[in-house]
Amino acid sequence: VSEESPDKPAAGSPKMTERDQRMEWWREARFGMFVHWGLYSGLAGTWEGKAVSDRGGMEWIQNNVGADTDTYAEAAIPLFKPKQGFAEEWARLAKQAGCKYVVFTTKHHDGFALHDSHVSDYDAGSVLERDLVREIVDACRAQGLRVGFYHSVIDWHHDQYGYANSQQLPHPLKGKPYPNGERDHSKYVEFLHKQVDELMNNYGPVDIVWWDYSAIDYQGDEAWDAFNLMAKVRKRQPGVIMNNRLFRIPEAGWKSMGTAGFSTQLDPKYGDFITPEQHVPDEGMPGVDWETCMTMNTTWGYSEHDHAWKSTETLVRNLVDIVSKGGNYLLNIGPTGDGTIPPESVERMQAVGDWMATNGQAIYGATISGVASPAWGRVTQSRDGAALYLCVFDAPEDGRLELAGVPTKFTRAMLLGSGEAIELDRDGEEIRLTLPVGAQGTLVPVVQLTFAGE
Ligand code: FHN
Repeated sequence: VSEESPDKPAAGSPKMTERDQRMEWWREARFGMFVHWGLYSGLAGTWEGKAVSDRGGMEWIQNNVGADTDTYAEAAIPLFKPKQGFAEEWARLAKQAGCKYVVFTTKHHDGFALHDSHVSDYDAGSVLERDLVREIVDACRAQGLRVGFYHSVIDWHHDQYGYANSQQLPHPLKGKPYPNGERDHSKYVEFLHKQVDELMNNYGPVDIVWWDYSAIDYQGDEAWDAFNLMAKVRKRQPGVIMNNRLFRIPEAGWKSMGTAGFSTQLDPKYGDFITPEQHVPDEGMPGVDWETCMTMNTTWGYSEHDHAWKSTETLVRNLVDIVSKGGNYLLNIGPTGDGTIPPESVERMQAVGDWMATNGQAIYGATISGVASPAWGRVTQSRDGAALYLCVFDAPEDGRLELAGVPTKFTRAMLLGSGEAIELDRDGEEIRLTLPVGAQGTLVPVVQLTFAGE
């Protein structure tokens, strides 16, 4: 139905075929679980007995309270006590929710690495005598999930890291190289490459490297030797896919996280997909692969003070909305310091999983339909074009739905789940149908449209 699909290589781009191949599973997957977990998780948004905030990213707590690494580490390390089997709990939940992949923080901005690193003593190997990356990778693989490594290129711990941030220097030096020249940032870049090399060499196939993040004044080749870094990763992991957050272009606003300027085309040299943060682009981004990452409350890393949970209905609607615009949804959990997933997140992930068990066809491998969104919901389409999925957010009381622009070949309608056939009333490309009574008022019911005889 739609002429414009991210599955189609852009004309004249020889590399697109390779990218299409490596993106294949991801385009089918559509739903992933994001995990923010590290030293900050044990602090839980509390510093010296006081709530830092009840909103926003508590993985930034070190920065927010202005603590240097020693002070932060002294407070946080005793509270970071991963229980045995935490990773299995994560992987089981991801599977139950219907996620096909898990992306987790191998290192966040505080610089603490979750693997057993030989180039640092600020890592789980040195501090806990555990390799948490291995535990997580093994657990995900055991559930048949694809695995992605979120890796922060920002590092508040490394003594040669050269870019000032709000923790060390006030605006207007924020984001600029340290002015005193005492730091040799090239040493940090060497360290960054070595740690990434460890991660690429020691954990079998890595499906995603999810870089985070560059700003306009520290980015790309200058800040991270980015093209070399990506080339090394690809050499070790030929099938890996990477986001484009090692780069920023001035036209791309902050909110869009690098999306605005890349919205019509993403050159594979910058990465394979774009990652809008905490929002769904209004019109999607036809022609590129994109993934909205989002928190379930307002923080990525665990906070005991943040109770602003999104409803399951909002989460399911977001997933549907995103897929109807051709994107993926990477939904975050922030486990506590011992790796326990907050019960509010468990409950929501399981409820999304229940919905997916009935309606997954409308999500997996589905994409933009070319049928304009009706006021009552969203429409997705199977990639082979053989089915349309009418996902109902708000049905009128009588359950009557109208939809314009539906190609006349679609003549059969059925409710997913019950399999109940639904009568279609058609006037050219306009259809009318009544949602079965049993489906009215349920969480996003889905009507499948197919061709006669199929
Ligand atoms: O600063 C981080 C933030 O803590 C979180 O990890 C998000 C996830 O996309 N990325 C950065 C902000 O864009």
